[in-house]
Amino acid sequence: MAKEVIVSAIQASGNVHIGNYIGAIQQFVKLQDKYQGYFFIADLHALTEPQDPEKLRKQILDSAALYMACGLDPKEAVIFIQSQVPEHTELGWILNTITPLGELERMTQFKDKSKKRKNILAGLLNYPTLMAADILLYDADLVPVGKDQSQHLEFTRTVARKFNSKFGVTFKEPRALLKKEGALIMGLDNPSNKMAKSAQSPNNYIAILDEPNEIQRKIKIAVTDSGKEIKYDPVKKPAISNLLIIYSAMSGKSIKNLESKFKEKTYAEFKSSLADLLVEKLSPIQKEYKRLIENKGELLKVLNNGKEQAQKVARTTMLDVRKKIGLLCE
Ligand code: ATP
Ligand code: LTN
Repeated sequence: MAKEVIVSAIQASGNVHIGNYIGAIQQFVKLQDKYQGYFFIADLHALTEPQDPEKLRKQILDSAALYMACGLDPKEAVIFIQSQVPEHTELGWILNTITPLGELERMTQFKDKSKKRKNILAGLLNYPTLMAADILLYDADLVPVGKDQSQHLEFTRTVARKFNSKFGVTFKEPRALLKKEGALIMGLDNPSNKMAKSAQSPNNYIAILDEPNEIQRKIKIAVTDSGKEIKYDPVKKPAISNLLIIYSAMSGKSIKNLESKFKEKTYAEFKSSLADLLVEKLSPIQKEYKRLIENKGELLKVLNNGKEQAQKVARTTMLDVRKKIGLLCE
């Protein structure tokens, strides 16, 4: 029997951080044997926020190298760059033409991000139609994402249903695969907002490529709660609970186990142990990243191969879509 398909991505919008790792990449790696995976770098989505071209180029390649350094295997999964498969943009446009404006204006990510800026760009509004295209092109069964993306997944299901009822069954309705605990890692400098690449301050996140002294420093200054107990209580102790979730995800130990391990310990001792753990777990990833980035030719070959594999599927889907909606296909 053919394997079920999973599709997912991270945006090339900055430094990949432990929220991306815990909420997304770690899951991709776990799932790559059992499923046919398509994992890409969403560089076109990154353009929905202003980007510096030179930096963007580096972010794209760094993110791809980090995918592999974290354990994604090009022999198991298709790894590629979104913009190199132009069918994504083409289907995105077509989905825009059947999407009511109100549905896009209601998206929480759009509302949150547009609150922060004066000039709201159309790309930010149309973000979900491109994301739906990313997923529907490959007939995905499952989409592993963090909690922050579940509304976009719901939108994808809606637009697939709408297309199917207008033009005949074409797309599968994908399901979100959410990680329960640690589905959303919060910022170290503000536990009421998610850890994000596009955060104002780098103290918000631990980047996978942060140096050991940087990791120690950021964990040391991470916000804590009043009181002194190391206890999981997201309402009364959001900051410590967030650090416990990070500790648990990176160590594989349960929160209960960690609460008893740190029962008599101070916040400072807990933080110092967490920083050591992060340095220990990130160091082999950093080493492998370095090797990959120094062998750029090898990396580009993998991405080119991934592009070809992805495009084979994407082209077939687009031919069907073009026929169904009445575009000339001869
Ligand atoms: P940006 O700041 O540009 O929005 P981001 O850091 O939020 O970027 P994305 O590229 O949007 O990261 O997300 C990639 C994947 O990582 C998605 O599956 C997303 O749900 C997940 N993710 C992002 N931030 C977190 C987080 N703080 N906790 C858990 N998962 C996260
Ligand atoms: N919007 C996603 C990134 C993304 C994605 C996708 C995830 C773009 N296209 C398709 C899953 C499937 C985010 O995490 N911000």
